Amino acid sequence: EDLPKQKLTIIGAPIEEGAGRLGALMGPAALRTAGLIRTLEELGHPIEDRGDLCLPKDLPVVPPVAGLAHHIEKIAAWSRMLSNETYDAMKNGSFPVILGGDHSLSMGSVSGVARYCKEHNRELFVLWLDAHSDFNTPATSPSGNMHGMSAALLCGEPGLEGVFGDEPRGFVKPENLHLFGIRSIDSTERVLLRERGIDVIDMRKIDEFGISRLMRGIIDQVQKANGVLHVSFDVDFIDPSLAPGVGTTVPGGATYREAHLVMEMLHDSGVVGSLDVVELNPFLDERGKSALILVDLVASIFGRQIFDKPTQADQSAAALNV
Ligand code: B3U
Ligand code: MN
Ligand code: MN
Repeated sequence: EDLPKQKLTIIGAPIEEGAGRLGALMGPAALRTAGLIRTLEELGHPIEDRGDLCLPKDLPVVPPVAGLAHHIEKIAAWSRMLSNETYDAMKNGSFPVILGGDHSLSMGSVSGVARYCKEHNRELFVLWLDAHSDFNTPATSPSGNMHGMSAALLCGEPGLEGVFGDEPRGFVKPENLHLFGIRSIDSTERVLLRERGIDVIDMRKIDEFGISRLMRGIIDQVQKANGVLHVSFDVDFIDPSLAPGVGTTVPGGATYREAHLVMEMLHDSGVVGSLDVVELNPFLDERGKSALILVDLVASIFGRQIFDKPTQADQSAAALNV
């Protein structure tokens, strides 16, 4: 317990143009108001707070895409900037925490993490906690909203090359991506997910097999590969009754206890190297309750616990069902 705690680099990314409704711009501010930074400091982590970033005046020129991709110039500018920010934080031995902002920001954040992992020969895995699979491309997207395309871009799906243009970018191997908590998939998206063989852990699997067993499977895979895990946490992973502050609510989400267990298991696994917290829309929240639950969940992934961790003996007993 006296081990030095991992240094965290906080990067606010007030981006909202990737979503269909405005308001995620206020996400970083609400997370700060809800006490995120203080909570992480209390857990003993040294914090480097880079504040909330803003877009440069000059946006990159992006060639036209085949299909719909709203505000692609702005998303491209954010992606390029965030890729450099997370890459740089990891190079400094720090753990990047990106506060969103809509889910299109992960195109940049995860890209930077992937660049770092590739350079250092570490296998990158991604856990995508979300109601949606975010596996559309401009050609398949029914809405043209780019927050529904970030997982596809990271896996190298065609049609989004203009986001990075000639700038450095990183990729995620489709077999290392785990979509978790899913309950809304577009029909064309479903075809692509099947073709690429993406691991889709939908709510039905979670109900049937239990969240701890499914999480354990993912953690084991990362540990066996001596890999690094990026966690991309979309607020709509949680049930909307608990976290209403999000633009695209889908009923039947994770409970308070399930979400906490996921975060606690991730902490104990020791494999998590970076985190996004995305899609909080304070304009749609109820008295800050979604922001507050997110702070609680982030505290759990950084080591807050109710009492002592399960010991080896507890785990053996559980395996034997005693
Ligand atoms: N799949 C739909 C809806 C959606 C995806 N992600 C969110 N909503 N948050 C789309 O627009 O791509
Ligand atoms: Mn999402
Ligand atoms: Mn979502």
